[in-house]
Amino acid sequence: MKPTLLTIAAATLSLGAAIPALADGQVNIICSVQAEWCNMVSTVYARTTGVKVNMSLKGSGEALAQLIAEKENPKTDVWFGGTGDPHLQAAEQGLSVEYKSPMLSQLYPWAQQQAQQSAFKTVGIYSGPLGFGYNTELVAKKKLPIPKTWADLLNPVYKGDIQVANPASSGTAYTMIATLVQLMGEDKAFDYLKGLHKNVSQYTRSGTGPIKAVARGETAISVSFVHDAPGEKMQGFPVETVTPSDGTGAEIGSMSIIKGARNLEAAKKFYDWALTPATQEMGAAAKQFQLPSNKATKVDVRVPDFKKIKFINYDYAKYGASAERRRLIARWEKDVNSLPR
Ligand code: S7P
Repeated sequence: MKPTLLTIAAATLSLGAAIPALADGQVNIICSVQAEWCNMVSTVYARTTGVKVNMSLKGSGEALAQLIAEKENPKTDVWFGGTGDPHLQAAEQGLSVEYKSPMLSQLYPWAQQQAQQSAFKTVGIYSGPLGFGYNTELVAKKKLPIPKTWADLLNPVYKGDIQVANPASSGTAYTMIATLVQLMGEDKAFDYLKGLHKNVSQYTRSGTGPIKAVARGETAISVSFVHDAPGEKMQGFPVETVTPSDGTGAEIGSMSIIKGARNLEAAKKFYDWALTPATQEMGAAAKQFQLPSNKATKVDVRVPDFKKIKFINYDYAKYGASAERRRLIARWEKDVNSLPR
């Protein structure tokens, strides 16, 4: 049976001990996963607790930019989801506050590590690998080979057929740059990015743009989180993914409580609730297939099998530092994005 908002709400209510007592009040959330998941979280939380949820949707790069802009007068209590690097930058820049949730011990080590290295100013809520998406019909029609390695994307046959997000606005694209730098060394990674630039038709604002474009046949190939593809496939789009056999990075999708939150107690309660297995199962119910961070969360069969993927040893602390992100994005703007295509 397909879970609906009401069955999930009922399941959540039946987990009495795992949810906070019914209470009024409100919580203001920036949500950086896709709309269906954000809406489900918002609706179920409001219905089961009586708390008013004001939610706005923003990709992770844009969410960080908003929090920086609001720093002196924060309007947000919780930032839910989005790639982990900008959450670490928010922590470093004093935009989020320390909170040690009683749920922490239930999380996988990678999620707890995200908390520890930010002095408990953020926490991992899911993880997902970076890879390539492709439109099965378009690659067949254009007789394009399916890319298997990062190097494959430089093949001139893909000219104009690849979409990637813009790292200045997208946490997904920044994860790609950080992955390549760690995989190849910085200078070689930038030579690579210059080569890739020749094949890129468009740098999208948001990280999910390219896989949606692939699904709809607007481009043949994308660099994307592979967990974003099954949801498109479930809508009937001809999309598949592959993770590069030479190694890839993964995001640690995160959650933070904002410094100066006007509804701090409500924010902490939402945060604890968001780390419960019942809440984390809403990701898959909303057709989003990241690996949930609570060890007890049921893992949907469409979640990528991490054991089958070759991962680099991603240095989240180094590449989550503000200065490093600024420097790498500035270098990309100067050395890559300024080049003609
Ligand atoms: O929900 C899909 C997802 O790919 O989007 C999140 C994030 O907002 C992407 O942000 P950018 O637009 O800044 O790249 C990811 O954390 C998540 O897996």
